Amino acid sequence: MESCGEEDEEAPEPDWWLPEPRGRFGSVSCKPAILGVRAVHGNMMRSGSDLRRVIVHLDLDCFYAQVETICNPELRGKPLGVQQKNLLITCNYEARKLGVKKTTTVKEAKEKCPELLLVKGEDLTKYREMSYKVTALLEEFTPLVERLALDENFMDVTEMVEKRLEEWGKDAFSQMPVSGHVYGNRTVSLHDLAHVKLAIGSQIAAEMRESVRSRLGLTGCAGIASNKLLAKMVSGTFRPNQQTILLPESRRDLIAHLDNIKKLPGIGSKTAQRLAALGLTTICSLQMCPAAVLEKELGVSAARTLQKVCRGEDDVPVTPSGPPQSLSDEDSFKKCSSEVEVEKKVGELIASLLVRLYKDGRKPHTIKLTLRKCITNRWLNREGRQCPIPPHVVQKIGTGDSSVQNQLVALAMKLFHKMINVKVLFHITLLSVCFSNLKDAPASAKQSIGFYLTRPSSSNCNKLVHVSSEPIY
Ligand code: DCP
Ligand code: MG
Ligand code: MG
Repeated sequence: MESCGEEDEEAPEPDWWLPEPRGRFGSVSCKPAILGVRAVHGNMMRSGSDLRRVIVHLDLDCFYAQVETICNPELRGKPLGVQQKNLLITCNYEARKLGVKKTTTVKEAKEKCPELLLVKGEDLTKYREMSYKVTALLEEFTPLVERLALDENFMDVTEMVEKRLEEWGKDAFSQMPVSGHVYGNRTVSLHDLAHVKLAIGSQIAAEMRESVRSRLGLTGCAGIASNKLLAKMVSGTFRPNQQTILLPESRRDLIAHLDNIKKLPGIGSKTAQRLAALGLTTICSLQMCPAAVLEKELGVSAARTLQKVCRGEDDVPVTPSGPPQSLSDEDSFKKCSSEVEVEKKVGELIASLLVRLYKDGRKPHTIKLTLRKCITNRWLNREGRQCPIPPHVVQKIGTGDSSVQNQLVALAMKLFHKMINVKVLFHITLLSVCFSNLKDAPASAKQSIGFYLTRPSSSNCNKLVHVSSEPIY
């Protein structure tokens, strides 16, 4: 087991880092045997409210590249990159060993590794489908699964852990080897309930990863910690195909070792600039910064959130994602400056979305068109307009009536004209169509034979087991 964090024994921890006083096990239902152990070992008082939960974050390895390899096994073992336009959005670990980095240009990647094989990754259909299969599989373990990205899910396994603790009773403490790594190579104490729970969580995470590997052929990395923030942050510590638990006493270490404050969730370029103006450029400086200074610069609410993040605190629950709220697709390009071209691109986006809507089974009641203008070589922010879809058009979606495509394109073009005056020269670099306000089709529509006949089956390498959805990025 490698060590990845410095031991933090030397420096006394600032007050805010001290665990809250704890006199209870939170809502853990403990058998008398376990309570007995607690009574003997005073340091088992750790498991207060913020350490009560056990959260697993799973991030699949080089996701698009793995999906491509499943579709075409000949690619296995060879350096492989997935490209969108001239950007390499990911590459497999064989390519990474040869120095290729994800999110570089294809040109740079080819220079680094001339033997790199490339596949196009603009069509997200098969990645989405696989993504939903993974989520569905994880939901077999617990209903508390939250999708964070196409290749990432959070699972709250607290109840599963507590159930195992109850079932195993006192034996849980002796049968609890950690599966995978411990961040900072720290020792897991079997006398600390928080440690034991994370150890059980690590076994559940290993079972989940094994299930995803054996049933779907995908490997991934897991992080196990007491909240979503920490589970996500720790999950990539050892990769690929490994997992790591974060003990409560390593929280500060984990955060302090981020090399850039922009890696803290919620800190984008603008916030980073404002913090830099205050001389706050490192995580440590941010951790030590008095609350009043941050509050003056960012406002009370943002400052408090940031301080919590710096301390590794996060009480946001894992919220099951359920079906997606909207379906969208977009295309970006160097230049589009004719109405005909816009109409063609919008038509392509709508056609692909209609296929997804057929598979989803629900009907959208709102359409939104978003675009990005480019003026004197500068990209402006995205701008969008939306409108309701008239009921007679909604009705036709999913029935196989081909006129619906043109009607939706006409609606989208109306929105386009609200944003662009086509009588003067224009230059746009992105178009996106989003269908939202999705509602179940009336039962009568579902019963019609046409409804089923027009729902296409998956054309990709694996049979669909779940509806497809939009990317969450
Ligand atoms: N992706 C994308 N555009 C980006 C970054 C990623 O389209 N700028 C896609 C391709 C990735 C997928 O999202 O396969 C998941 O992103 P990750 O950041 O998790 O990267 P990978 O899963 O590819 O690699 P890793 O093993 O580092 O997680
Ligand atoms: Mg990811
Ligand atoms: Mg990934």
